[in-house]
Amino acid sequence: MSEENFVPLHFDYVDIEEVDRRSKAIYDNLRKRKSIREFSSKPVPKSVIDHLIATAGSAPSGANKQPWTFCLISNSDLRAKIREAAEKEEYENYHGRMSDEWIEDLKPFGTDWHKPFIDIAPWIVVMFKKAYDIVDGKKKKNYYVNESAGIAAGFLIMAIHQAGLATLTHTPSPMNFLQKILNRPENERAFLLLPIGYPAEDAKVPNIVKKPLSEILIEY
Ligand code: IYR
Repeated sequence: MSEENFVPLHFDYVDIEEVDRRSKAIYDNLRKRKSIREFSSKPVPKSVIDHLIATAGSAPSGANKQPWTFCLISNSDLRAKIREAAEKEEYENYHGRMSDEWIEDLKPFGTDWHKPFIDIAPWIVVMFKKAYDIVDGKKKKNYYVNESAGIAAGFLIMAIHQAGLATLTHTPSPMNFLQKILNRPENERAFLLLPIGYPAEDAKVPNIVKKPLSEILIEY
């Protein structure tokens, strides 16, 4: 790459004591994040969603290909269609397609095939990953598509929490009905469905714990 492709970095330098304080504050905040399955229908302005999706779109990606599309749904007919199709697949999952071990592993979460949040949360985002791009009718390669989409989803989940809202990473399976209902092109594969909004006032969450640092960190 030639020199003229580079620009000076604008880096907000903070001293290390402040870095330490901030890193602790980030942890204290993010550890309170919970996946929410019971949403309030309380409205959330579109400007908020724009900021959140733009944040997700700022994520790093393989060769900066940004292999993602975020479909935003509030229309109640479309939600009803999505809910019906998602519940149809999930019904099959919970009635034979998932292994006994899987069903057992999900017991602590109390999940089943009902997905009312699709109708209730003020916004539904369906994130698609782009297996490849189509530029002037020609296929163009994308790289590390799953990693890139996963990182962008992580940015989105963090942004939603930091902003003061809640979400759920819902993965109805198989997800190809979303490509059809939302009329997305062949190169786009549904990756995640995320309801965004406030939790219901009486929302309950499973009493689960994260592994301690001693179990997830290995120092060399
Ligand atoms: N997709 C199903 C099942 C499910 C699977 C896993 I792994 C979870 O962590 C939670 C649910 C559902 O949404 O119910």
